[in-house]
Amino acid sequence: MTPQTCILIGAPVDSGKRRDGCLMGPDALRTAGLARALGDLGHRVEDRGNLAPAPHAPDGDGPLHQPNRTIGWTQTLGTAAQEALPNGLPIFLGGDHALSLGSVAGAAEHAARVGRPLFVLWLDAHSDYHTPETSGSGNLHGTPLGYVTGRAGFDGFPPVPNPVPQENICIMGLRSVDRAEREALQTTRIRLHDMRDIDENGIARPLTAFLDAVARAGGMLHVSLDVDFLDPAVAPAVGTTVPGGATVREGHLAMEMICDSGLMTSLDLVELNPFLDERGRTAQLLVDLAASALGRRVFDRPTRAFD
Ligand code: 6HN
Ligand code: MN
Ligand code: MN
Ligand code: MN
Repeated sequence: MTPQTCILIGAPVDSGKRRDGCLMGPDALRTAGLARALGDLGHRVEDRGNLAPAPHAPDGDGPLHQPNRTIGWTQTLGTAAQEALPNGLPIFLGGDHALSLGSVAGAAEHAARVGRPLFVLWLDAHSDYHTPETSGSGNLHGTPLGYVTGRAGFDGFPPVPNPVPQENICIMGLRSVDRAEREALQTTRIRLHDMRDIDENGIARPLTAFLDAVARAGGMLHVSLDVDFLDPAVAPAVGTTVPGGATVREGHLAMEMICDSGLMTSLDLVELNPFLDERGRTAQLLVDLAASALGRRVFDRPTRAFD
């Protein structure tokens, strides 16, 4: 693939849920060799270090976990996305999935500025479509798709002047959807692919359909990869494991197809909790998946059967 400028943005967000540890994610991804892997593929890699949340009011003990800190992170990351996108391909090193309130909202602002539609591919066991009002857990990492699509209920959060249209979003890997999310999602135009769908059709067919839609629209593509998209047997370092997830090869195939499409303009690597990892294997898998999304191949040409 043509060399890119990959801009690594450390986002040690840990405010999106109660179990701590994702704040170590960016450094675990660095330790697993992310910059080297991308550099070896011919890309220029700029590491912007770890960011911090914008100044925010202290958080109390309400039903929502750390809303003010999450608001601070949303401001910081929205700005960071808008600053990085004109200069390269930002890769947000999470941090929990609450970071995507900022990364996706910022990407949407940038896309509107350059006059292109933004599309979002959400690889996750969960649909993350709650609002602060519907969330049963009070954990805001369950809300980024609700926020960026412009759902009501995000009082105090930065406004979303350019919500991502529902039909521009595709969620793959679903196997844990709360009742309130399910009821809200059924009436949306979001493309929903649960694991049963992937079992029956493979990941290539629905992904091709989505990537074709992005290409037809001349869209930008933000990919948000939650560790729990993958099966916990191969990716244990996440607080919200759900059995029956994507295999290593399904993950790589998705990334390889994204690479071949040439459409990806920003990427989140989220929910890695190194405290729960086994000898760094989940961090290493995420690095390898990012490398596949950015051009790593066994061969540079299609391998053929016998002529
Ligand atoms: N994630 N739906 C659950 C909740 O607490 O709202 C789980 C959210 C998981 C969040 O996947 O990033
Ligand atoms: Mn926390
Ligand atoms: Mn998620
Ligand atoms: Mn998840």
